[in-house]
Amino acid sequence: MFGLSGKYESLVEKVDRSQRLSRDEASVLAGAPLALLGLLASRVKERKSGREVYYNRNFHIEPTNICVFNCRFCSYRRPAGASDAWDYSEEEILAQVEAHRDSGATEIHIVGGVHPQHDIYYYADLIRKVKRILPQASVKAFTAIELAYMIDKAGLTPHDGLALLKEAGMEAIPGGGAEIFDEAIRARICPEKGSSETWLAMHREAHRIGISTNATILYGHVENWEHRIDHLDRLRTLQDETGGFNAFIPLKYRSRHNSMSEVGEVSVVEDMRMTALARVYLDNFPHIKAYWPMFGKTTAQIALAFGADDMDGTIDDSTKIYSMAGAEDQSPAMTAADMERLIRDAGYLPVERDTFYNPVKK
Ligand code: V47
Repeated sequence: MFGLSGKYESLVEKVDRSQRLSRDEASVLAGAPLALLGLLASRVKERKSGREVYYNRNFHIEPTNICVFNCRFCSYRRPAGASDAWDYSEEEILAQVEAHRDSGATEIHIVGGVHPQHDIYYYADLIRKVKRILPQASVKAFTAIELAYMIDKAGLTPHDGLALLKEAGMEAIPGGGAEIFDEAIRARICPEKGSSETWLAMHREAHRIGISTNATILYGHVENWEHRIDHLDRLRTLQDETGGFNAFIPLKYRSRHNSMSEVGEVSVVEDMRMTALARVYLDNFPHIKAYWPMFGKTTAQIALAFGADDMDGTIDDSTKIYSMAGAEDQSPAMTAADMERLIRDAGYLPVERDTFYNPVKK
């Protein structure tokens, strides 16, 4: 098949036998014919989730875009006092939650800028109030970078800070803030941000106390395959240790309105290589997410043939991170019926899930 040269044949055999790829093998696979990557990733996906593809009913809360950091890839962050900065009051945030009372949402995704003043006690109180309005929805909140900042500021240990937020109702942590773990690339694209070790340590601690988390990579800027594989390898190693990750989300760098726009964007072919390689390499991750507000709907659908088994959620036009960076959907929102149609059109079986990938009973 594919007139394969010997270097790919041994990789195909390994994937068929569910054997783990080394870093060197991953770099060979990254350059394989695209159809072969799709085939191998689909085999791994089907072993894990058959023909099923998941989605959820969710919405985001982005309390503020004021951020103490200034990551070069970010189109969303503003310094305090900027005319287009926002910093919603608690009342405004709770009104956003109220507006979703009858939406059937099972997840509230809360992330924003790292605000200099809002502290962990403010956020714990906010989560309690959010949960009072929508007790049936899980709160997935704060990147490891936001968490490290608020926990450090309060003089708490990661364990005590996370336990406080868990007690308030934070049930999961999203995968943001990981960017690229390679220290030299990180220093170029987000020099002030918390380190790779900080990110990994926060997720390790979350897993230890029973909070499940996701992981991301920000790819398609100044990094290369070696950096991407190193990133996947650090995640695979942590997952071996804790088993606490649910999903991996490859985030394609979108280039509009930020200070590295000149690097442009990679092709959809590159997106598929990244998605497929992640599916094959991260053999211990249950799910790979094709995040449609970032990829666009069509690319997200294609990613299902390259190992992704989750489309994320209905969103309800509640996130600005990607629209501000030039993504296709300037007001991202889909109904559950839209999500199901996209998944069926791609040849898979839609399953509405909750945050923990339990099917939602209709
Ligand atoms: O960490 C910011 C990324 C992330 C840009 O866990 C950009 O379910 C591309 O992590 N181009 C935050 N990416 C979003 C995130 C996320 C999204 C969806 C689902 C989940 C989950 C997590 O967004 C940041 C950064 O890597 N980002 N700016 C940009 N211009």
